[in-house]
Amino acid sequence: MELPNSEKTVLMDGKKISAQILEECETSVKKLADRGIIPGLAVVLVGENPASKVYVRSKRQTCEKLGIRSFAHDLPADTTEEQLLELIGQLNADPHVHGILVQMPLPPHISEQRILNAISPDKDVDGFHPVNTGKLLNGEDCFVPCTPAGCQELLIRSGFSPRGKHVVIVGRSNIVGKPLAALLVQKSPCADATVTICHSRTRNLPEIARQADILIAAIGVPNFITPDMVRDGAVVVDVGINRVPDPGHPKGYRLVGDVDFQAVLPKVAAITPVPGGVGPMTIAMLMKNTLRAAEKQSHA
Ligand code: L34
Repeated sequence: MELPNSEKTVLMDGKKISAQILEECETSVKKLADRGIIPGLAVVLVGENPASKVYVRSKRQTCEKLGIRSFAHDLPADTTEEQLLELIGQLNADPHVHGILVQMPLPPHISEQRILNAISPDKDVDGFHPVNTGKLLNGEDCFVPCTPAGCQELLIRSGFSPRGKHVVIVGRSNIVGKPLAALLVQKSPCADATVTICHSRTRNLPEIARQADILIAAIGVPNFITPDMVRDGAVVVDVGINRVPDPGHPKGYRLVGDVDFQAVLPKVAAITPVPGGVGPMTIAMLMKNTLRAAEKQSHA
């Protein structure tokens, strides 16, 4: 990783900040243990998507490190929707399982929304169930999707509060763009932003992106954000994690974000690296959500 050339450019270090959050989680795990509660997270993987396998492994390992019980369910790619629904029903009913995560994307023959709708909202640590997305929009207490929550936490803990700022989000997915907009527009000291969402059909995208105090890229296109889309002194959060073929690399690919990091770097006040930015924050927020689920279910 090349360091920013201006001494004042801040590299928002998701690895370091997520490690702090995981330490805080360890304290919560101990408190739960004193009450005889072992938090449990079921992570369901369907099929063989190589990127999903990496993320799922990392989630399970982080659970083990913290003392969260991890329930692994690896299902073949030809699993039917009915079989997956059956498993979710079992997990919903299992008192040892406080959180349920079904890794996306699912094979095309399975309806993602039908699966997400079947997860008990109380165990929906991904925050994708309509009850939780609806509550998020209303500003009610709920499970917030992990990647958006991770972006917010990374900004706040790096000293770049979104309050009163113009945040431009490039990308409108249900996993990142839409919930992130709902989160940052909320009336809250940690949010209170003015939010614009851009996407593939946006006219004059560079012009709008240039108006951002905080620019968040979540479109899944490598190096999409170029210097002409970035205002001098902007804060840039790169949510993209793209594998690009690289024969010179031991794995045969390397990871790049949605932002042309090297080109944009001279213009920005702060930026996240890929890897080591938003990715690790996503996992830390998942752990936080799992602990909250365990706490809430043990008060019932
Ligand atoms: N249900 N599906 C569900 N929940 C989620 O929150 C996710 N997501 C996204 C894909 N599908 C999901 C994730 O977990 C993306 N995502 C995720 C999680 C972790 C990392 C990246 C994406 C991560 O750890 N990234 C590392 C590099 C990992 C690597 O070597 O490939 C990083 O430093 O960015």
